[in-house]
Amino acid sequence: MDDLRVWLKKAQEIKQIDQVDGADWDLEIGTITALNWRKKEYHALVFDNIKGYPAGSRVLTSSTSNAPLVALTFNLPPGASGLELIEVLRPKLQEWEHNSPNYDYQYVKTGAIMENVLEGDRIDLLKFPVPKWHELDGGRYIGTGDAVITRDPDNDEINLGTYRIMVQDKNTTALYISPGKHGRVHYEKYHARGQPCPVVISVGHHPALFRVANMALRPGSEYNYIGAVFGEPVKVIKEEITGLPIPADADIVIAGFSPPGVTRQEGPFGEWTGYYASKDRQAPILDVKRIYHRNNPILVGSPPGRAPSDSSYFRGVTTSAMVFNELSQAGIPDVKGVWMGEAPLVQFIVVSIKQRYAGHAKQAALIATQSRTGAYMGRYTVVVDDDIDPTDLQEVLWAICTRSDPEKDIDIIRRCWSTPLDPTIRKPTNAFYNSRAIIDACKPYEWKDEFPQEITISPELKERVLNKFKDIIK
Ligand SMILES: Cc1cc2nc3c(=O)[nH]c(=O)nc-3n(C[C@H](O)[C@H](O)[C@H](O)COP(=O)(O)O)c2cc1C
Ligand SMILES: [Mn+2]
Repeated sequence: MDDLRVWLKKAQEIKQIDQVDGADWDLEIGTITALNWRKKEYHALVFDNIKGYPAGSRVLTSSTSNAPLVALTFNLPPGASGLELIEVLRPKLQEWEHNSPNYDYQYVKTGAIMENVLEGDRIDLLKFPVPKWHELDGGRYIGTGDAVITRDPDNDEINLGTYRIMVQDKNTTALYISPGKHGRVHYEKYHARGQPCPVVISVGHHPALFRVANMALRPGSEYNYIGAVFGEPVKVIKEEITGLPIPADADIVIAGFSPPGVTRQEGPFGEWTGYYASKDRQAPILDVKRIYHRNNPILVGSPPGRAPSDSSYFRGVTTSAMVFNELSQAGIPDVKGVWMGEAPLVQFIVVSIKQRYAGHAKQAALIATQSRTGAYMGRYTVVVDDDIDPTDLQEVLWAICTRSDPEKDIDIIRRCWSTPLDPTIRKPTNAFYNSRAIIDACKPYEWKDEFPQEITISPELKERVLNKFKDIIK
């Protein structure tokens, strides 16, 4: 597997990196990053010569935010995007999961991450140009494009999860992890025994490392999964203080302990829904005992925000492929496409099918809605016929408005899995439920062949007219 430096060189070769000099960590890096995604074509950004920091101390954002960057990061053939990229990803995701058990991480004696080892008074998390990303954030977040590495004290499984990490002072961070996530289960087990939980956090690395850390995989399978992606085990070093395996050629790693019963204020933080919905709260901390970093360290940032955002493209294509695979595994025939649109960020699942039997559309909708991948804070699931392109919202809305009748074709599923980050849930509460609307926007199966003929332009007519009126219709 390449390290981040080699990844950067390859991204430069395919012209997918732009360098920005002279930005301030205080809101400018975050703002430039957010505006970047609103351009027609955008690349990953490397910030250098950051205000108040030495040249070479860099921040990378948008590392997997378009199709060429996703292909580079996951070693996929270049050129595919949208539904085609989903078709490339579907068998790959299955292959990687299937091959994972063959790729246990491998210990090595040393690696580039050991170039600088800071202890005691030399520990300072703000030695790195940690951005304040959004205007109303409660502080500077060193962990956004990160991998938080923990061990399950019951079975020694090692988990990697991407969880937001706020700097509290030079050797303390908050550790906010949502209920049920694997890293949280781990620290809760240590804390229940009155013990500190060992934690290491990689905040600079090849982008595949943190992207796998934010995929919903089987507990403790992330290192293996990365090994399967690259066909070789991940090389790790046993971190001295915690005993946890750290990536040998990462750029920046923080190591320490989360003591039981100690909390600090965490948040607010601009979230992936486009809101500061979970506000601030008391969260466990990490007492940092060591920092490791390479010379000229690169911090990887992935600030959440209103989509399109750093994570929305990657999440859109991977979760679409995963839901498609789950529909296949459940035996739903003739699914033509699944698109969990990037813009609303996976809260709007569109499934297109070739209808085979009465009830086929409802079956596909219900399974997609409650699939492992699609279930978390979902909102709307729409099923369309196979003549509708699920990635084209205009077409999908046309199908909803012309082929469905609300009274007959919309079902509500109540008390489903939601989260403190859901903006529609009024806090404080522990009722983190929301409902789902299922919209059957297919032609009614029983009379689909009598359904009014849609207006189309035949290919022959289109070609003839285009040829004749070249100057008018370009
Ligand atoms: C940029 C980014 C930030 C995230 N921040 C958090 C977070 O602060 N807390 C959380 O529970 N999940 C967060 N997630 C989602 C988790 O990474 C995701 O649910 C992952 O599957 C968790 O790993 P686990 O399944 O091993 O628990 C974030 C995802 C991304 C892409
Ligand atoms: Mn996990």
